[in-house]
Amino acid sequence: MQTARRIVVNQIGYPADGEKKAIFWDEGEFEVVDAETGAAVFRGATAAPRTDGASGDSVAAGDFTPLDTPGRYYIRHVRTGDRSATFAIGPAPYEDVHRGLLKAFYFFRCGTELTEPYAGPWTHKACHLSEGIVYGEPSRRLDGRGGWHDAGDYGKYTVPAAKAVADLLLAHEWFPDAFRKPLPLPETDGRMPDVLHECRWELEFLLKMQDPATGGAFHKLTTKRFPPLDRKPEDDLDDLYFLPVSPTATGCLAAVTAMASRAYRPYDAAFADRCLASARRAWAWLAANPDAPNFKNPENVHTGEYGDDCHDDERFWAAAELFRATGEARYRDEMKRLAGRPFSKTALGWADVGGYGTIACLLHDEAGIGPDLRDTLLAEWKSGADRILRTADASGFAVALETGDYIWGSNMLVMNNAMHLLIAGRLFGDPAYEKTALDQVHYLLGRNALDLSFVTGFGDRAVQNPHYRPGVADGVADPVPGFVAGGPNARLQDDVARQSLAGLPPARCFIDHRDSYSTNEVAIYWNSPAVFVLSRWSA
Ligand code: G3I
Ligand code: 9MR
Ligand code: ZN
Repeated sequence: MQTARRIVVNQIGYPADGEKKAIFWDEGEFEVVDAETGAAVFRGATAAPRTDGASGDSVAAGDFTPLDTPGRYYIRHVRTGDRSATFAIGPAPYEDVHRGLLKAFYFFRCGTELTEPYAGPWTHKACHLSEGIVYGEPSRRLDGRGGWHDAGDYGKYTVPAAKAVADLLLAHEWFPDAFRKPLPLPETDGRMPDVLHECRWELEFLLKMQDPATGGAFHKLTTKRFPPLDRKPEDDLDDLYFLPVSPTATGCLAAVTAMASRAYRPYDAAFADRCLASARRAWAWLAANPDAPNFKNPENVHTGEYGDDCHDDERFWAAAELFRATGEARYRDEMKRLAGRPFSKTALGWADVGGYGTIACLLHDEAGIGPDLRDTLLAEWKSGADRILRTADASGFAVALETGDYIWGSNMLVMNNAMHLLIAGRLFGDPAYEKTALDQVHYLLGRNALDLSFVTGFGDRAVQNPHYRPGVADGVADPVPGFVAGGPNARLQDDVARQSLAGLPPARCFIDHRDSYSTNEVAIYWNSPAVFVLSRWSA
């Protein structure tokens, strides 16, 4: 991979009608050059340099917004001769990367063979077909086939899966025109958009995570230990365990199946009914278990924990989605009661899901939730959006990360913040929200301190070695395209990060190494907010 450049751009490109800026390490005049003809078609000068806190670098922005002629270009610094990546300007420059981000979910599939017509060289046989053992009940085995692997491991975890499906269902609800073209996917019959077809693959699995005995949701289905990094999915044959039901998993299951009952109603009423029945049953478990203990890994289980000490937000999300799906007062009343609890009403994380409850509330007609709660939630969403704007304005790369936000999965925070801004843009109309959301896309696709596109296969200098078992095992030189890498993590939480990144500023605490799972893994719920965000510029 070539060395990092001193002019960084969105390596894919810029919407013709949007703001266009590059970031320079050297101030002065620059030209935008038509890559086909070599002619300089725009000339400008960088703004005053400023110190970027998260990288420690002095950088300057160069604005070439007036250039809106579709084409392919690169930027050249007049004094130094430095060049940027070549990028596009056009009406919908992100259509390919949007499709790649969505197709990534096909590559995460478990329990089915990935075949060459759909997977190209990144094929594997069907995997994880054995029944799972209910942890603590060795004679009870259940079918847990299907769904998506969580990330670079083969575990399947209810809580993060719910975020991933919710983001995709929201993307389809907010930007349906972005999903008109087929991906393509196997078994599709054209009755529904491929995004819903792919989500159904996961939802059919999530319905299996509901304990038939209690209605609660198992927290995860994994082996007891992570398998070696080079193990093929089909060779991962250790016993699978359904780990105990948890309140966070059950809240997430209730919420996302209630969402699904609305999303699929126009396409498959029987499936929509199944989802709603599951949501109601999961809710009944929540109501009967108000003080259920939070999940902790048992001593002999060493896969991902997804620990979370608060389940009020999951209950709030579930109540809001069930109220939106049914209009029934019992869900509305619980939603209003829980809204008074002290958890974030705007967070879109895997642990903090209150923002999804708020979205459900705000999309419900006002009569449903009442003016007081609606006004409160609108005010919280707007103050959150304004805080994100301030954070991005303070960054030399216009990224909505404070220095302390460079944590495990920081790219999820970037995309979650962009998602928050796009929703704010539609709620409040201020164009600044959408402009800054687009700046987060520019960060993800290369306009960052590392001159790196964090989406595999997209950009001329993109992540090449993600922490992802099928990709290590398959021996294919290039990674599956369309995966979002976790991103810079200043906590140095794996051996490679500790050895290679010590002393670096937060924005540079990333290493494109397959063993760096705390900076360079891939995950369904890092791709899902990116699908939502890129959908805005893919319709
Ligand atoms: O949010 C706090 C922040 O407030 C605090 O300042 C900071 C201090 O270190 O910690 C932050 O919490 C971090 C948390 O992620 C944020 O979500 C923790 O440090 C960090 O350890 C935690 O990492 C999680 C990681 O598993 C280890 O538990 C990641 O979020 C989570 O995405 C990741 O998930 C793994 C699964 O377990 C297994 N499958 C792969 C998947 C992705 O790596
Ligand atoms: O591959 C695992 C990755 O999915 C997890 O996010 C990470 C942290 O839980 O752990 C990875 O597995 C590593 C294990 O934690 C330590 N031994 C090496 C494993 C492969 O990198
Ligand atoms: Zn599998």
